[in-house]
Order: sequence, then structure tokens, then C-alpha cells
Amino acid sequence: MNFMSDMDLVEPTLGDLAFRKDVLSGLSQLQPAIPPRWFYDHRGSELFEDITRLPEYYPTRAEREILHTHGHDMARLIGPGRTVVEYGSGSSAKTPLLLSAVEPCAYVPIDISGEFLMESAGALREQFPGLPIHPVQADFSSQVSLPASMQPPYLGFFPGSTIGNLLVTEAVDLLRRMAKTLGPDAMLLIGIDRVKDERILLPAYDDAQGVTAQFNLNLLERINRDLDGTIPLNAFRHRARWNTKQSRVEMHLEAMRDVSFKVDGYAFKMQARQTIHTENSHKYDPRGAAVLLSAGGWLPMHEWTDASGLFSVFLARA
Ligand code: AVJ
Repeated sequence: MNFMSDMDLVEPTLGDLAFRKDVLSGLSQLQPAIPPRWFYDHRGSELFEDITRLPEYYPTRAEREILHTHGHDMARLIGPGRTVVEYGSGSSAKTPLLLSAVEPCAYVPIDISGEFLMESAGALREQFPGLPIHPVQADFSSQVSLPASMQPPYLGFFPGSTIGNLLVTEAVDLLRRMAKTLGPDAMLLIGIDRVKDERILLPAYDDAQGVTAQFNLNLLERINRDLDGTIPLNAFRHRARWNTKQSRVEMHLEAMRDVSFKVDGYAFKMQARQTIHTENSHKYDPRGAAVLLSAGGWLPMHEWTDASGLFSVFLARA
């Protein structure tokens, strides 16, 4: 059944226009590429939650272990009474660990997915009654303004190695924007995934159950649904590769045959084995991470790691 609702008459939102622009320009490049932030529609956010529970996907477990084991140590260095500003909070699964350790005076989760933001804010309000929570729906690829009622000093929280999605130059820009938003007395607690053996890295992005493949392919479903696309999903397969020179895991969607399709009325052609590059996940060794933070305007104070040394959490000050 297909009813015409008021929604059909509404103008496309800024988000829709940005998606259209990123997809049409991305598919027109010599190496087709679509930025990874478009993975996270409702289905994509659910699939990412599933990824975090996979045996091969170590980052979430390792970071939780770090926050759990060293929470008190972190709280001692951070001190009580800061307003915690979480970037890309998603389902905020790690947030309770932080909030119960640092005694914040308020919590500001920032995410592009309004739906997930409201859901998780609701859950946290129950768990932390009395803590003011002010969700902000925003894309932190541009400058974010904090709600006027929020008071410094701030603690930026950027877990999950989300920073790894960005090229080094973009990561430096984002860190500088954070420093500007959070002010001179701010601190930043940031999760950064480490360089390690390919035999651990690759399965984390190409799991046996094929959940990461579904997550990657869901982007094509989203294009077909939201941008009037005709991409044959069965012509593409998920690929993960380790790019040593650029120290990153790349995800691609590889055409298994010559394929033509339309998106929003525009025709595209790809040859067999050509790929759409959908994600970079940069990995840093401890010195690389410290240099990145410094270039972004943050002075590293402390690094914690899990027992297996897979993942790092850094505390830095502005
Ligand atoms: C959410 C960006 C940290 O790069 O590890 C997981 C996303 N992609 N599996 C990552 C992701 C494929 C994840 N980040």
C-alpha cells in the first residue's frame, strides 16, 4: 500500500541534498568514492551495533575494557564538574562508563542521526537522573555550536576511533574545530585504534558472518531507496584491504561484472573489478597519534591501552 502523505510534499532536507551531492560527485570520480558518514541510516546504525558485537571486531571491546579498567585514573586527571561533549555519540554504549567515572555537571551528545540521539538520551536520563542532558543533532564535519545554557570547563569525548575515518588533514581540522568549540580550559578523551598485524585488522573489517559486508552493501540500498537508484546489489561485493603506506583499512564495493545504473536520473558505468571506495579506517601507532593530537591543537597528557595493546585512549588538554 502506498499512500501519499504530507511528507511526500515536503522539500528535501539539507541532509538529503548533501547525500545526493556526495553520491553524484563521488560516483563521477576516477576512483569512485562515497564518504562513510552515509552508512548510518536506521538500518546502517543497527548493522554497526551488530558489528560492535562480532568476535572479530576488537575495537569496541578493547575500548570498553580501557574505560572500565582505567576510569578512576581518568577521573583523577580530568576532575569533577566538567560538561561532557560527546562527538558522534550514536547509541552511546560507552557513555555510562565515562559518566559514572567523571562526575560531570552536564552531558551534550552530538550525532547526525536524530533518532538514535533521542533514543539514547532517553536511556541515559533514566540511568543518570539529575544529570542535565542536551542532545544536539549536527554533523561535526562543520563547526558545532553548543547549547547556550552549557558551561565550561568542557571534556570532549570522541570514542570508537571515529577519527580514523578522516584523512590526516581532515582529522587535524576536526581536532582544531573541537579545540575552538571547547575553549582554552578543555580536555579531550579520544579513542584511537592502533596499527597491528593484518591478520587481526582485516578480519575485523571482513567478518566470517558477513555483517560488515551487509553494512557496506546497505549503502547501495540506501542510494536506491533515497536517490531513486537502480544499482543491482548482486553485482557488487564487499572488500576490505590494508593500505600499508597510508596506514589504513579501506572498504570498497567491487563490481563483479561490467555494470550500468542510474542515480537520480544520471547514468553511471563501472567495469568489472572497479570499486566504489566507501571507507578509510586509519590506524595510528602511539607516536603518530601524539603527533596528530599536537597538530590538532591538543597536548597529550596520558595514553591508556587494553591488556592486548590493540587500542588506545588518549587524554589531552587544549
Ligand atoms: C565507527 C568509524 C570507528 O572504522 O572501525 C566498522 C566503522 N566500518 N566496520 C571503524 C566500521 C566497518 C568504524 N568506526
